[in-house]
Amino acid sequence: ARFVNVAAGQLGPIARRESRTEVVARLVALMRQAKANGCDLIVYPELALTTFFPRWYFEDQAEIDSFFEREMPGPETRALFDLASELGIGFYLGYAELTAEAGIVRRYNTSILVDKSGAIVAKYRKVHLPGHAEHEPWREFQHLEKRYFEPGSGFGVADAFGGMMGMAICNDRRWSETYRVMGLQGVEMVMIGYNTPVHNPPAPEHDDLSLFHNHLVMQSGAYQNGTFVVGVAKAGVEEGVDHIGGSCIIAPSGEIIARCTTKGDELALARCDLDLCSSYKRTTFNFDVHRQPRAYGMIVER
Ligand code: ING
Repeated sequence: ARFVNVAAGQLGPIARRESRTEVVARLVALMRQAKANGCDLIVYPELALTTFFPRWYFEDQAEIDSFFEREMPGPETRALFDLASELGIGFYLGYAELTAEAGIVRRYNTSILVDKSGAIVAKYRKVHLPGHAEHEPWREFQHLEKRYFEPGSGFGVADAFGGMMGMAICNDRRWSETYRVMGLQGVEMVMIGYNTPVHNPPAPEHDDLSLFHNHLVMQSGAYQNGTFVVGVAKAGVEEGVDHIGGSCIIAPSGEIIARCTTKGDELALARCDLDLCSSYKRTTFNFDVHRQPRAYGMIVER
């Protein structure tokens, strides 16, 4: 058995005016609870340091950039890294990343995986940016990720916590390719933070199914790739917009083995035996034996 004791560290709403320091205090409280419950790892939501700012249209780039981190760890987030190494617990953290590559400023919707020593062992930049790029006043609220972020380049897998660990962010979880690209790299646990409004302006008829769709896509991704999946919400009514909760830990069987039941700051816990993945990877989803890539070409054509 290769146990990883995992905490889904769900967050309730983060107010626009809530400082990084106040938010980090909430993350610290959850990390301490996770450690007290014997966890090796805690998974936080997408954009876990600020309110979900893509819900608003901004003209002023300085205002937009106030939601981004220029360094990680930075002055306010170092406390989280220091606590991780002090307690011996790792974490996944979603945040807005502002960086310069070859002198060009880039902005990503990013997550990192930090190990028990407090070292960043993997970084991921969201590939599937949902919503729209221009102001659409008809909407009750905006979803301007295509305006504020650039897409990342792909999905990787890191050897950490005794297994093969992968990351995705929010909308990524709705696309089967997300899990399969990591599945082909032998992933055993996929960590996914999300901010998902109950109401989807382009398709309000889906609203009643938002929690069902949330679990549907993560459970199928887990089963079809023989991997654990940990999905963690920023939940509740945040600046007037209601977001689903439904944070959960899913086994390679596709079964939900732990879940949150509130829409606030809450832990869901599970002891995950990564060796359970092989029951699916060696049989039903033995890719080398059963997949037929020559039949799949259309998936990667433009
Ligand atoms: N949020 C939502 C998500 O994919 C969305 C956007 C909601 C798309 C409902 C389609 C349907 O969960 C983020 N941040 O991607």
